[in-house]
Amino acid sequence: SRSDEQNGSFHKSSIQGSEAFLRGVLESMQSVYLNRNPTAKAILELVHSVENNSLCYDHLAFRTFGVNGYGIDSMASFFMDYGYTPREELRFPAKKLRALWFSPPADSQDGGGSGIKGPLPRIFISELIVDQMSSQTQEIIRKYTASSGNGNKYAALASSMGLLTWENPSHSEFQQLASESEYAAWTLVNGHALNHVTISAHRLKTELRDIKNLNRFIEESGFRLNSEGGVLKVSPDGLLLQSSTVADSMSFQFTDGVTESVPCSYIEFAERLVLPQYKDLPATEVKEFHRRDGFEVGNADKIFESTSKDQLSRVGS
Ligand code: OOG
Ligand code: NI
Repeated sequence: SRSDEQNGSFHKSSIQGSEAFLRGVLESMQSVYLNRNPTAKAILELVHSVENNSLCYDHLAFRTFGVNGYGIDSMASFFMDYGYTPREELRFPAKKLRALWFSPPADSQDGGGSGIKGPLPRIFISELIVDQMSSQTQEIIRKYTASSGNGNKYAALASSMGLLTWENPSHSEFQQLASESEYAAWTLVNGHALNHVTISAHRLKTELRDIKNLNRFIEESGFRLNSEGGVLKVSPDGLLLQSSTVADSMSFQFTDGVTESVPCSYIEFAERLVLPQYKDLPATEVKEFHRRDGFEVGNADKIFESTSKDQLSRVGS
């Protein structure tokens, strides 16, 4: 019927409209990230210049406090409303963290451009298991999340604006969290800010598509890579290879008059190898779905250290 046709075409254009909005929000999150993180910005410019202005993102990552509705769901709800699908959970008992990753909408456009304007990235969201922290740390986290009103409903908005939904903490509260969980301290001062973007190495066009070459290129250009457990993190199946820079720092005004530098964000690189069952496909026919998907606890555990004091205070390379 005529009204079905109208509904059909309305539906189609609303999908395009919502994807445009999703990409616009991601662009804003990225612009906050680029303004705060000179290393990430410089590396993206460098890789863009070598790669003729074309690169893809493998994933974007966020951190949250898993308490009273402020955990993974607070950020995930936005992505799920815009077509993302929850996939596997990863657990990090020693760090008292869990994470969930999301795949992009299957019917999304390839974007036709570079970075956020390319294929939509996976999303990786983690949360601190606040219940397992000391009572002092829990009290601080509960105080700031509660002070944000309904801030958990606006995680994506806060991320794209570069705002915290809670007030700035005091330096002593930051220190209390840092002594127990550097992740917790990071999240208190960075909130929902993009934690990192990840360049998809295998989708690069030059020899940098081999992550070992990319790592060497980044180091020779004067940037430091996270050395935790070795620069290259390799999954047990040998098919997911990851590396990351050491996070940049920014000056932060604590409410007790102290202004100090705190870790902010980093940039990651990921190479996904072709799955064994597709090993005979000609290179030109290999698509992203023929490659190793998902994440790996052993790799992620070391990538989390990109914002740690140990890595930030390392001297030389
Ligand atoms: C996330 C660390 C893990 C990955 O790709 O496995 C990760 C974080 O630092 O918040 O990014
Ligand atoms: Ni990552």
